[in-house]
Amino acid sequence: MIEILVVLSIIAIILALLSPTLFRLAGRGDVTETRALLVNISASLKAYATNPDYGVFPPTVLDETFLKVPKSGRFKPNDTNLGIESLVFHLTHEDYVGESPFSEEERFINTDDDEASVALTWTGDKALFEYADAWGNPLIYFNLADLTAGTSQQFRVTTLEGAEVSVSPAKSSKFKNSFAGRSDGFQIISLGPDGEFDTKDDIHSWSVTGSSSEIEDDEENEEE
Ligand SMILES: [Ca+2]
Ligand SMILES: [Ca+2]
Repeated sequence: MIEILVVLSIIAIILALLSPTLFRLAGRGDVTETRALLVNISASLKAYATNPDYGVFPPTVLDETFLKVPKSGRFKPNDTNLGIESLVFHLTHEDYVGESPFSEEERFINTDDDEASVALTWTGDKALFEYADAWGNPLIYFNLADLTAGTSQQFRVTTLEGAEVSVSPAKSSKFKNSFAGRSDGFQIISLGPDGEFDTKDDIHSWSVTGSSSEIEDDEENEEE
């Protein structure tokens, strides 16, 4: 009996020593996974915009005129999660021919609890869905063509916990009046492990794809 207790307590001590490392490794897995998700969505967006049927990136705010649903009371969006709701709608729409980057059904969430008058996705659910990062918070999406770099533009995101977070398109680190990743034409942002906006752990589409070139920004600025 005593021997068993000794063995159990040794195991407990070993687990206690290991757990911070295990937690850290698990956290790193979430970051890796979310980075991969942003890479996949970016690739889908580029394919979307080069498809002659679309020609542009999905809008920053879901445009009612695009919806092929009865005109009356089409949807009741509130003013949060706008970008990601538009992105999810356009890349899961029945007319969308590309491969959806949104592969996990449990990641479709509706933290702000808004809905359309008819189901807009294959789920048959009227919810205006967002897609979650590895920590369960909605991703953030901006079509940069919809925005003006020189003005302050605030949007809001409702987190998994129900907190409303104020978000805005990120500016270039070099040129305050231009957007980060503007050569991509869009921004996708994850709030990261801390669930807060504009903190060090945020994950950005333009940094994970490596396609945002500060040199390109530089050249364009010189031309202006
Ligand atoms: Ca929603
Ligand atoms: Ca963050």
